[in-house]
Amino acid sequence: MTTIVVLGSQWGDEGKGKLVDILAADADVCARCAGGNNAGHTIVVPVNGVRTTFAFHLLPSGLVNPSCTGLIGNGVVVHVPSFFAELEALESQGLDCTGRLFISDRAHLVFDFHQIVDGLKEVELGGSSIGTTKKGIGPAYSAKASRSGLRVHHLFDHANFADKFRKVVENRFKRYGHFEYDTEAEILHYQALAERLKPYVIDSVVYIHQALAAGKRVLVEGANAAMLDLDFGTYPFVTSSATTVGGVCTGLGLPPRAIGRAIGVVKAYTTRVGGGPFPTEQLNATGEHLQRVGREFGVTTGRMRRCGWLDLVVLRHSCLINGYDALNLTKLDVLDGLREIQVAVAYKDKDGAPLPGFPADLGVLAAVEVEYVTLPGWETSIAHVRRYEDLPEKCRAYVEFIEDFLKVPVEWIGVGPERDAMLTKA
Ligand code: 2SA
Ligand code: GDP
Ligand code: MG
Repeated sequence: MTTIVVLGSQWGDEGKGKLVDILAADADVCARCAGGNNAGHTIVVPVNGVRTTFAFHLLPSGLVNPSCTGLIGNGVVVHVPSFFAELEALESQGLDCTGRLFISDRAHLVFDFHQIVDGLKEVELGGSSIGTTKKGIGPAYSAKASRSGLRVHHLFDHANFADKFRKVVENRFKRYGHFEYDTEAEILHYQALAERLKPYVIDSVVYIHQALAAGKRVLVEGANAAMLDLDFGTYPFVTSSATTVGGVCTGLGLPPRAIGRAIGVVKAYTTRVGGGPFPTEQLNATGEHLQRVGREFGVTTGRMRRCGWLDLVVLRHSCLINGYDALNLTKLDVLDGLREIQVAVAYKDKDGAPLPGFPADLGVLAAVEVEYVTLPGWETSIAHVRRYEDLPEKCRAYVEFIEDFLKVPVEWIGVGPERDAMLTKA
């Protein structure tokens, strides 16, 4: 089976974009199945010999490979002005996407009023706000679930679109008060945007199945990550889509048997951006060290990411849900300067009993005692290593500890942001 799926295994920003870019060298189609332009996927590659950084949000990262076609699936939510802004930014960096970028006619639309509402909802939550990216993701998926959403195909029946649009905005005014928003100007704007968008819009179910039938290789790029999944993450401190493997099927119209391999991207430590529980967070010099050395800033919002030790309880939960065939351990180089490295291996409840899994109840989670194993650091730079056997012994011991615990092989190891800073482990 030709479909490979790349998924975030923690709270996002594991380095999915980099692996997708590498695997796209052998892919014909790179598809996004969930999320929107809340995602931020960074790719660092040479363009005409110059080190170039591409930041992808809504568009699939596989587009850096010129023979790869990008597909935005039905499970994605699309803010059309941001789609064009991102496309223009990429094209200005020399990436020509002409004729190789498509959007599902079933994808739901995100409008500016969703983004306004996203901000208003956060204000309402006050001290318990989610820390969203304010890209309108939650309000757009809420509209989808409550069956009042507008989809890409609606753009091409303007009278009907305008009618539905007025109703949904009116409804938001009723709920949130009359915020500043020019409904009629927006309707006109979308009439023009519809014309621009038309060449990109397809029936993506037909497209992807024809591609598979023709033996094309499909690569699915997950967005966000398992612990931000609407069902399996730290609810309600999650995003509003299915970011785990089920979202690949529903977000692209693929049957489970079409999925050949699922690859989990695992950062060698843990980060989280936004609010919500984070059991191994280090609010100390270690956390600051990881943040600084790992350059942990949000790609979309520029927010500082919270940092902590690797959490194998989180990863076991993530492995169960996604059934990873292999892992890509990333940012191992960020641990270079540490004398000792801690890894969470179990959570105990308030009575000292080990928990069987990652708890659903945030009250239970808040009370857990995290059990750590301490491993020795390798205290030398691995940034230039390109063969597994050339990594320091203590570094290999760290990798193998993770593999033994999770019973999933680590196939790739990231030792720097650049495309070539990746080694494969047999
Ligand atoms: P939202 O905007 O409704 O999806 O936010 C809900 C939660 O999901 C988190 N979230 C993310 N976490 C990590 N990375 C994300 N993408 C950007 C990046 C983030 C940025 O790659 O750096 O730039 O801040 C992302 N998108 C959503 C979010 O923090 C909330 O906790
Ligand atoms: P994504 O959302 O999972 O695609 O990840 P992001 O792009 O949001 O964040 C990952 C960051 O780490 C980016 O700045 C990458 O360039 C960088 N990165 C990826 N892999 C590595 C690695 O192995 N080592 C280092 N030092 N940086 C990496
Ligand atoms: Mg990211």
